[in-house]
Amino acid sequence: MSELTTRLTTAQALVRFLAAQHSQRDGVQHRLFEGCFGIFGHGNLTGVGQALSEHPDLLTYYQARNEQAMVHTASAFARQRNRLSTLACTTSIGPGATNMLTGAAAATVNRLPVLLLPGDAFASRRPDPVLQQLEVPWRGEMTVNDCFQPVCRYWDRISRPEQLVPAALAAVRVLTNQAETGAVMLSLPQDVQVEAYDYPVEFLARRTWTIDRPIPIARVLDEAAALIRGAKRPMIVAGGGVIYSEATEALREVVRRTGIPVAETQAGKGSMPFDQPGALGAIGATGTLAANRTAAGADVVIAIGTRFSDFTTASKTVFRGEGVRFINVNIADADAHKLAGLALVGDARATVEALGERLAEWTVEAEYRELCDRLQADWDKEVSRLYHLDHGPLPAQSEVIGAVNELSGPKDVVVCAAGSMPGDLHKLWRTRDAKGYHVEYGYSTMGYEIAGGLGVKLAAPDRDVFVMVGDGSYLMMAQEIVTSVQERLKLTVVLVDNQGFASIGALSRSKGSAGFGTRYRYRTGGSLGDDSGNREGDTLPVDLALNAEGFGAHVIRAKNVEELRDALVAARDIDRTVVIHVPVDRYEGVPGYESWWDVPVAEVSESDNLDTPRGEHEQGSRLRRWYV
Ligand SMILES: Cc1ncc(C[n+]2csc(CCOP(=O)(O)OP(=O)(O)O)c2C)c(N)n1
Ligand SMILES: [Mg+2]
Repeated sequence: MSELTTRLTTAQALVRFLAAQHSQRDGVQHRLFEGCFGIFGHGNLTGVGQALSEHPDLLTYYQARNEQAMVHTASAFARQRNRLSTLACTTSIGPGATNMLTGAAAATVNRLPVLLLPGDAFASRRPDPVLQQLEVPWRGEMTVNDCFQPVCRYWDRISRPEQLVPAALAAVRVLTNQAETGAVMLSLPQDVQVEAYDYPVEFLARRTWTIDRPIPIARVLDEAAALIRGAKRPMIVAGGGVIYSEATEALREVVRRTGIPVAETQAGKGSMPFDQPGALGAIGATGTLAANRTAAGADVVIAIGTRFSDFTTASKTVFRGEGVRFINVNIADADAHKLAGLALVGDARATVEALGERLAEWTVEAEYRELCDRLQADWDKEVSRLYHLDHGPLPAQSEVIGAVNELSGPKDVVVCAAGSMPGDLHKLWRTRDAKGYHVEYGYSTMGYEIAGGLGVKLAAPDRDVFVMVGDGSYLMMAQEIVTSVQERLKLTVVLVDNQGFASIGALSRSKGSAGFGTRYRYRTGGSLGDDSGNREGDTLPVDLALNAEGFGAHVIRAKNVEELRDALVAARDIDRTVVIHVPVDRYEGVPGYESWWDVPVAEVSESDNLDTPRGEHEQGSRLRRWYV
């Protein structure tokens, strides 16, 4: 008996396959691919482009301005949807494809599913070298798309139409696997995209990928519970996994019952409402005094859904307890085993519930609970102080953050990625909703902000999206404002202008390099000069607000915090993307709170400017621990 087949091009079969994929968790189904972003060229317009245009009902097509941006948009979309849905991205060959590299790395670092569908050089090699093909003299089958192999969790090239069947299934398995997920690439030679094949009908039928909630075996759960019961100063570190697994309610319940306090990583911020007892806020290099003090004295750390990046551990200095032990709840085995922790490999929500049952009737001592409450209250006062500094003539960045926080709604989302704002937001943003805080700090990609905001808005149209972007990030990738206008996806972009790379300037000054290359200035005497705190100096005739206006945004210029507040209120009634331009004092930063970040300093130098930073680095290094 012959199999039932249907004759389609590779690209047509791929589009049909993608439209038929669904994810399912807790009995609720979601379309896995809600659409496809794309920029067309000779490498994809007759293949994937033709297939998308033939069936707009199957997969909504979105146009972008830059391929890197569309990958950020897709990963932000996936993050907002807790990795249950994502978007595909189609590009031409060559530069269109390689433009996605940074986006792919950012997605994989942040463990976010995105499907990349670049065109590729002819599999037949008849016209070699086709326009935009890079010839590799020692390896005929290699193309620029091979650059993606290290940054993808699954990578394949479809050199024959029938290869699509196993490759597409393997790709979707990885995208929906919570431990393995990240960027996935199916590289599509431009000739193969248009070749026809008799595809099995079953391949194109509706398919559901179930995301289960596995828990560790009972012995390990018992061991973890015993360790916690024996602890005097236990604490929880909540990472992105808490939010992706929708474990926030389960976590809050355990915290209410046991009194174990919670600190949050960048991706985990929002796990706790800022004002719930036990919410210590941010931990690590950009941590709060409440969290970092608690971490310093913790004897058992229950880390849930975190990769333990250097910012979280303050470069392995934040946990200072003599015999501190780690219990790591993580869906990924590799993460669960970090810092020599007791590995609880499983879904965050189900594992927290299973641990919670084993901790019934157990609580931390009243004295510890009181200490945490005091630290939390003191920290809240510090946030209020920084929100209302009354700094002038230019406002401080912390006041801008305060204004946006106070004038945004509890369900609204703040988006950021690079510069000095992620650290300040991590410390200062008062989170009220698990999905209200979206800072990409795994790859900290300048340029993610506006493109990412677009993905959030697409994923959650009922929420207002506040994109906080520095002038440097804005200059790197602002063009998706045009896409937001085109798609009528309103963003409120707060463009925080401090005339340069303030974060790196401050870091450079603290490391003895005088802010070299971090300020926008005319070249004088053959040098771009330094930024050692001198407030004078010519500014460049660059007007970023005007630029935003040119992209079609509604622009409001705010000179101070009062005007910013008025602008934020006015922005509510404007139905297209608003850009609020606000200058800030680049030298008025938020301090660090008993934390350290390992940035190495040159061991020898012609100047003695490095002596102090070098000494400070050695001093900081002495606090480092192995945790092995
Ligand atoms: C793509 C990319 N290139 C370089 C960096 C390193 N870097 C981190 S922050 C920063 C400056 C950001 O400037 P801006 O957006 O104005 O923020 P500010 O530091 O002024 O707050 C740079 C260059 C990065 N994170 N991403
Ligand atoms: Mg700046």
